[in-house]
Amino acid sequence: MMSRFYRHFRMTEADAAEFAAQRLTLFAGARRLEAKEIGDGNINYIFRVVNPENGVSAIIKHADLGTRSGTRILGVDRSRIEAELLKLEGELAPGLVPRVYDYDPVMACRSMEDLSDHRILRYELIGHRTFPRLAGDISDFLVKTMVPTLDMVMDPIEKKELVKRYINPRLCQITEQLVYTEPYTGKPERTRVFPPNAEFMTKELFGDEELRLEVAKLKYSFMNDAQALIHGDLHSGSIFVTRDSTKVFDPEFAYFGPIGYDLGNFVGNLCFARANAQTTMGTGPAQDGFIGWIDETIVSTVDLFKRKFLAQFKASVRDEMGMVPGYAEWFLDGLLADSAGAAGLEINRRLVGVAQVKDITGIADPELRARAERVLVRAAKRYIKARAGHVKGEDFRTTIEEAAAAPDSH
Ligand code: SR1
Ligand code: MG
Repeated sequence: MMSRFYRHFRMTEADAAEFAAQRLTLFAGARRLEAKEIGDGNINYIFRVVNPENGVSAIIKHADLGTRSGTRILGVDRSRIEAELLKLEGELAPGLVPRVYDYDPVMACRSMEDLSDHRILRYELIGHRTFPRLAGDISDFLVKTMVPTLDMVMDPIEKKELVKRYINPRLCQITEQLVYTEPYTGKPERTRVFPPNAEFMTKELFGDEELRLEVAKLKYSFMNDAQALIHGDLHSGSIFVTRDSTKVFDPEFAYFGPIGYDLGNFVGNLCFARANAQTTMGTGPAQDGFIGWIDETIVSTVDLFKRKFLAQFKASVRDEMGMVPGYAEWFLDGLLADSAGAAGLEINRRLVGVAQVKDITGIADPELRARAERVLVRAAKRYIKARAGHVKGEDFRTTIEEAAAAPDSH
């Protein structure tokens, strides 16, 4: 019988089960497969496929031509980029990404390890659970996956070939609009402002010309600074965790960009968890413990990143100008400033942009949510405007800690 999967179409659960039976060797001989669509993101369709007779399972991530809402045409090249990135990252940072079983370019399906024993970090943080490995694993992931594609490390011809291979214009455009533009122009059709903060956001984000200029500079860097092959969307919904395992997934936004975009995105998402805990937990030892762990994770992620980055860079640099004393430290300082900027950008866009986060939208009391947003915006503005002063973990912690402790003068 001829396969139905020779031409791309939007797959249903039944299609995914049939596709898996034909395509994936781990289901060889299965009499029947069950598929359920479990995606809760904005872009792709995620099917969990199970053989009910032996419990063997896999995830099939399927790309349609546009977003799930149909409002944006993306093409399907992002599925190739994601499949290739997961394989590459798996080689560079073993154990820190899901295993890829298969990539089908026609149906734009990447089939991978089912990590149902893991949980999405964002929801674990909303539940105020802590993960002792997180700072070590994320700093490892960042350094191990990004240092090899730096200019001073990689062969320059190979690097430019890779820049071409991972040009990702449609997905970068989403970030350029949602992160670097819309939260600072305030067009009602492209922003979602929580009504109690309408006046505050108009003044602090849409109307702050100094801030807008700094964001414009950061946007230019995002569009031009092909430092390394970055993940491109490293928020807490792109990380699976258990107590003793961390897996970074969803690198469909990957491209050659500024390393700080990833580190800053991660820090910004820890700030959401902190604001949620400060608002919803009630004061006491449980809250102190959780916020203490968040603060410690911010500090350790940055400081471990710095230490590991310098060590791996110095061990792998090939360009003789990259070996000039002071170069690695200069590069690292710039990267940390970019990270602070990216943390601020991620915070602002999740508060007033079209893609918001449950850590904040889930705060039921309107006054507490409004206050949490104002704390976050104050921290975000300092991350962006004073980014050059963020050179170590403590600086990142101080910014969010002081914003949280400051009187709310609104
Ligand atoms: C239309 S996509 C909205 C957001 O979801 C992704 O995970 C990215 O963060 C993007 O900005
Ligand atoms: Mg995503």
